[in-house]
Amino acid sequence: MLCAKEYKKSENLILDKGWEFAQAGRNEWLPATVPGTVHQDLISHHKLPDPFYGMNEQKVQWVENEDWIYKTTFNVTDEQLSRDAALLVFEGLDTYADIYLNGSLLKRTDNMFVGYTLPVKEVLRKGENRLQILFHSPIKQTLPQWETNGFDYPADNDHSDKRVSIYSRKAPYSYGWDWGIRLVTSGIWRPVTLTFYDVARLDDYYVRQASVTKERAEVENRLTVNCVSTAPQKAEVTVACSYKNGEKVTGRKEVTLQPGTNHILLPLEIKQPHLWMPNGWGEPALYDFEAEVKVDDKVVASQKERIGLRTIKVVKEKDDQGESFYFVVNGEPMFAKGANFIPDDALLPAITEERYRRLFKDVKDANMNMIRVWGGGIYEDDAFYRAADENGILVWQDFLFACTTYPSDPAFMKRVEAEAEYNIKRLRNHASLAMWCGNNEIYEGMRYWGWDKKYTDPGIMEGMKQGYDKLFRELLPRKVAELDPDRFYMHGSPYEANWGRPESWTIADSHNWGIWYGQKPFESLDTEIPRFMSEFGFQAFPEMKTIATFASPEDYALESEVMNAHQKATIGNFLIKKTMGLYYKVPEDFDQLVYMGLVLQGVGVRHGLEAHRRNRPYCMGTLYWQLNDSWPVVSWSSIDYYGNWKALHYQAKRAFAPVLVNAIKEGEDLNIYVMSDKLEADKEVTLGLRVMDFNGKVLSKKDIKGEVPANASVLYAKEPYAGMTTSPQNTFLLMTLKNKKGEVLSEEIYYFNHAKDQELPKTEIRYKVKPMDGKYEVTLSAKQLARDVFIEIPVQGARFTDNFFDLLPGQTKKVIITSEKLKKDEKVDITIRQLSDTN
Ligand code: NHV
Repeated sequence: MLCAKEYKKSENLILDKGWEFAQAGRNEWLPATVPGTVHQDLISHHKLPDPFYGMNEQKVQWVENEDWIYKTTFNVTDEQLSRDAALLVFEGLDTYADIYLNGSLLKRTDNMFVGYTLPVKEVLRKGENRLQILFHSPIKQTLPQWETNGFDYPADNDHSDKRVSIYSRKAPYSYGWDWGIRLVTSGIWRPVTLTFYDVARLDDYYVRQASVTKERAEVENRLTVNCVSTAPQKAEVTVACSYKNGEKVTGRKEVTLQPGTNHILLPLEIKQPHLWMPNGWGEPALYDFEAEVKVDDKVVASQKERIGLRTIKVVKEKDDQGESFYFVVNGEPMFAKGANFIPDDALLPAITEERYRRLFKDVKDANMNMIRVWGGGIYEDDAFYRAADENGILVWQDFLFACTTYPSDPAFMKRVEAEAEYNIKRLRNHASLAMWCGNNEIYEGMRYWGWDKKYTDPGIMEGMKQGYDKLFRELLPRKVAELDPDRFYMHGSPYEANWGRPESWTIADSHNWGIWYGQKPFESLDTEIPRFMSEFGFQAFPEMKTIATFASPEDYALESEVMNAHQKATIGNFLIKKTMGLYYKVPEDFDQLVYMGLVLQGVGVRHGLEAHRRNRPYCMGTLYWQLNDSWPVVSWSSIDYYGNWKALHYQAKRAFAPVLVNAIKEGEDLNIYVMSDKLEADKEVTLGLRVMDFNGKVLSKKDIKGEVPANASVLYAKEPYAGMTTSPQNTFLLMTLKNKKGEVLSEEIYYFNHAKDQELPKTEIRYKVKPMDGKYEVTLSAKQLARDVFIEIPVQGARFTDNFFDLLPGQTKKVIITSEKLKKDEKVDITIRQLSDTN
């Protein structure tokens, strides 16, 4: 007799237990952590030293040349086996993995960037099941390609003489970078799940925003339902969209599911939608969407998505100065403020959702509205894009190709196609995802990095150019058009402007490396203005407490072996000292040099951020290189590996303030600009100008009334430079912009001289500390001017409401330091430095 089957919801088992690993060929099994990497497992069993410490990087390189095996067992019940289908889902395998289940070879993988969904009902057994994964060495796997290719790819960041990185679809930075340790990992780097279900599952739920205005949003719910029944099956599909205040709209459809893949479209209309707004413009409103598939009134499959309704456009239009490049969000032009993001760890599974959340708080707190996921890293975890959605941060997403040409043979193209399909589908629902970009600097490299001279055989260069077109002008744009048609795609960054060629700066985004590789002063940024700055930067050491995590006091010298192992940019130290000499007296002491270097990076990069903002609307965005670090290292980052803000992060926060007063000498005048990213104007404002000496005596003052227009940069006042001060070495200009209620909109200092030409007082900074559990309150004051005040505490990752600031003569300032590690009764030492301590 046929009895009606009782359908149930799907059941998901996360396979993170009971794992063991061993080097292939050695039967020495040890417990393993999944998700994880071989390196992490070896470290936790003390089989590898901490790779970040000293010169240990060299000692851990052998791991990349070995094969590794991971295995576990899990139990399956009769009931589970009686379900209609079972899937084994790998969200990420790094990289060449042979997957065996109960002796059956399920799959051989070859791409770290894709997830694999494998049907396993026929292979599962009642009781114990054995899952085993063999990871082939990513080096040995690709060496035959390197040996037979006939030429070496220009992958200069690959820190090996056999540069095989380009043959694998694997995070480029893990082979080394000019801020990166080389850790060529293997492992189950993202979760593994076993899923049992009946009748059907949702393969994909795409919420396409067909049209969004203030009045109405038209949303297409596109479901891909895979039906495992052998006969057509009646089902009911529902979608619901609700907002936190209780507003809700729903849609419903009766369907007949055919065996195999079914595409179902359910439109929804949301009236007067709460729009998702970027940071600084309001709330990044998110709706809860849910799709359900019901059979016989039982939910067999469902999926939730958090959706921000908004429009994002990239406007590239000819204008009288060239061609624009800017983002328009919900109809308003947005000046993009942000930084470039690299993977937050050399060992990716160490990055927790907590860490992403913290980073996004840092991004938001610095008044940023965009970050670029740079092409040398990874397509980040879902948690990353969720945090971007929740914080109103637009994401510029590169595909994962950087700084070298790549193969384009059929096997390689097939892998890239699979990867594009997987990640576009995974990420396209995110409100924050603003655009796709084919790669980082490959086009630039082909045109300007001398590869045509390196590859004298003309066929090689020609083949690389054709390969470029196949990958970045054909395959990837075709995939974006097919799967994510509403999003902007460009083939590479930069795609036209080149920092050595001023005539090219009138269109497109630019990576301007003039203040670094070009060895130019920071002032060059005032005039080298692109339409959109997508990279520029300057290095600094991390602060001493971070250096102390990888070096001992005997290594505390600029050119010590250990410090050099943590400085991957060959001429980095030379460039830091050279530029420092333009503005500061270069100190001899190592720790003073570290402090001064932090200050230098902060003011230098800030100089550019302000220049870019001043020049809007010609220039409509600035993303500095780089936000974060993947290990403790000397780099261009504004936040170090342990989450400590370098001076640059505070300076970025100031430069990116919603309203900013900024002065610059242009010709014979001091021009005072006011920039606002607010969507409303500030009417009836007053700009107070005070010339003061370092003791706080006001030498002259003036108030200028005016208004600050919305979302613009204006020249607010022009003051003859001559006569502002007779002693530039010990005076400054304080600029205070207040609204009509008397609230300060912006307060900034302009110095007439560089620090090296100032007579900075060695003023005493008095301070009081109020220790509490989880936070310390520090109140500081000084009788005279104290520049670049740095409060140091030996607690990694502690947060400061402000740091690296100038303390005005007579000013009292309260700084709150927060960290779970701070305790009321266990006082930690506080050290306070100022610029005049260094000479
Ligand atoms: O060197 C710092 C960063 C890199 O880490 C990263 O790859 O995309 N950087 C420098 C440049 N691009 C990037 C540009 N480099 C040059 C271009 C032309 C001549 C010399 C160097 C990032």
